[in-house]
Amino acid sequence: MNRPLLAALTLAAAAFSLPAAAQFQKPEDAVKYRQSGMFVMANHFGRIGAMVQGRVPYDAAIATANAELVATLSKLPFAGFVEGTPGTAKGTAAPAIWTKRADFDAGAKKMQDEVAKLVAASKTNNLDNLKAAFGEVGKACKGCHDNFRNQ
Ligand code: ASC
Repeated sequence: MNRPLLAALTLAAAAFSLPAAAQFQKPEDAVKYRQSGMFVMANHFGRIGAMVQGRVPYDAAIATANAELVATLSKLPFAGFVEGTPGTAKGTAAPAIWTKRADFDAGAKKMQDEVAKLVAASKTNNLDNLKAAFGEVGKACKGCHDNFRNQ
């Protein structure tokens, strides 16, 4: 194997085996990453919310497209909660995330599970089903925000 290729492969292997923190150049990048992930996820969840609340007409295909995006996006933010990056300002990540990590991870999983149900509900072509599932996802979001976001 030629040297540059070997060097590149060695670097790539190291990158994948390093802890999550090392995937960000600096702590602020991890914060930006998770906040960006949450922001984009909330936008697509909000598009379903607009239908649920009757602010835009119900369209099952659009609901499903957005629910599927939320399902994908729901997996993203958590890579950004690396050790040593709590915030202090209102709305930022609370230190409890790192002192009660198992609870935090369970909350993340609960949200992802409810989002999977939202995708299924969106495919029933029934607005009441969508409303019910949307409410459960909202509760899961709120549960973590109440416990793990600085108030
Ligand atoms: C949203 C959003 C959240 C959750 C939460 C539910 O649309 O951006 O953070 O729902 O407000 O209580």
